[in-house]
Amino acid sequence: LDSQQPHVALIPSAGMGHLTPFLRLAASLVNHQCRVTLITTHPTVSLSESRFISSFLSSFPQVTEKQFHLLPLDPTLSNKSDDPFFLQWQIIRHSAHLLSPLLVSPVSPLSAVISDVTLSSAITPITTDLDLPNYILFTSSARMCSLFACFPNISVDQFSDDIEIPGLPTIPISLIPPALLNSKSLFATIFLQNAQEVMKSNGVLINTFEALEGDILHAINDREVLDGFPPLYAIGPFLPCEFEKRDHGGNSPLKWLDDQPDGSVVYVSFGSRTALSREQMKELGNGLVSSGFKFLWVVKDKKVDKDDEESLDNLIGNELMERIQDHGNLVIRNWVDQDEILSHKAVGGFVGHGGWNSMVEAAWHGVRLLVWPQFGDQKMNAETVERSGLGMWVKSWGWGEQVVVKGDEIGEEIKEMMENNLLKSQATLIREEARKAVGDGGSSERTLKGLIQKWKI
Ligand code: BUP
Repeated sequence: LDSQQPHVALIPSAGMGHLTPFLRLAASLVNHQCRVTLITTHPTVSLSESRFISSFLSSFPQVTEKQFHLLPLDPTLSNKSDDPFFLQWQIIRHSAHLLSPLLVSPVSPLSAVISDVTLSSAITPITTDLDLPNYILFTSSARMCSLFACFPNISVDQFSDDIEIPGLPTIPISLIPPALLNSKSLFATIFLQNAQEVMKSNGVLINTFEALEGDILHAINDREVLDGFPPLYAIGPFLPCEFEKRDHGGNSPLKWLDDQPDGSVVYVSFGSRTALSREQMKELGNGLVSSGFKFLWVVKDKKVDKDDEESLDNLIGNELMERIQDHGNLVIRNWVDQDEILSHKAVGGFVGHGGWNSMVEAAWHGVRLLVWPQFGDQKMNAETVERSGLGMWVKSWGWGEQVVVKGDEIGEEIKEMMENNLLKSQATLIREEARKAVGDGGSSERTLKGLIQKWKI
């Protein structure tokens, strides 16, 4: 065993949007000669998560898996949210005291623990107790992190106004996750506790890069702007890996993409946790057809994949399905390899919900975006995408489920995104910058190497 080899334990939270960046970070740490222990929660909420973990562990036999068996859901919590992923965060937090034995490794003591931001207030006391360096992975944009960082200093009544933080761009009230506006909600309580506890950590890692959010990164890292916030380490984009590939048998969407002209296809996906209302789904279908562009649409009807069983005909109706197919489009009901799709030369644009992983993946591949935020951090992310020039966001559409946006309007905006040459060239530029950031001597690569060096001491 190399005594200089840092040993890092990773503790992800629930949902693919949280697990994915952890496993990509784990892969990167292995590639940078770190020893990695992965804490895996049992059970997981979705099939995608358990498949993803198995595939990761078989690709990286050198990674140690420590199984973290969760306590049952506290019945007093079950009525506090209808989101199974959010409830699972709570279960993980309530089970956190069971983590201590998993973090003690007499043969190879840990150099650092990196846990998901949603768990930080539950995990920090444990790492403090074990005297272990404690890092947080913030699984969203730096822009969202700026709200998180100043949250303990905002009083509830300030929520009637936009949030002014000297040195940082103002956060309009309309961008704030609705669940945070009710200070008594479970989400707001936990968000605040996490934000307070993060102050005690050694650092916050984030999947973003200089060219995308440099101004915000610098402002957060300027101690005068946010007193007491730990160093923010921008080490993105986190790169999609081989272990994520799925065998689609004879049904790979790549075959269909191969037959489409370069840059001609719109890819549509609202992420692993978002289900549009049936009415909105139909309007989206109408809008896609009316845009006149070919599209590849990943349709989800339920938050959790295990429950997603309804047929496409039932979901969007025979008549719309026929029109979609007559125009030669592709609609998929299963998990797709999003990286494979975004990297395909036929894909020109992406209509998505603003999940941060997807935004960074679009940047990595230089695919322009039309972002339609549905909940949570997604408006903060949409604004970031718009500001960087990578994509557009139609603010009047509001949060998902607020209003039903009509197909014709959706079609017009998709056309605008696909035909806007400025977006196209900016997306190409951001792709180049993303590649520079993680390339030799790039900002993210230097930051990651610096951190690893710290863990060696
Ligand atoms: Br759906 C889907 N294939 O079919 P986000 C998602 N993904 O590879 P989310 C696939 O899951 P939150 C599919 O590439 C991304 O890495 C996608 O994360 C991948 O959104 C990840 O984009 C989804 O952050 O999570 O899942 O809604 O909103 O919690 O960040």
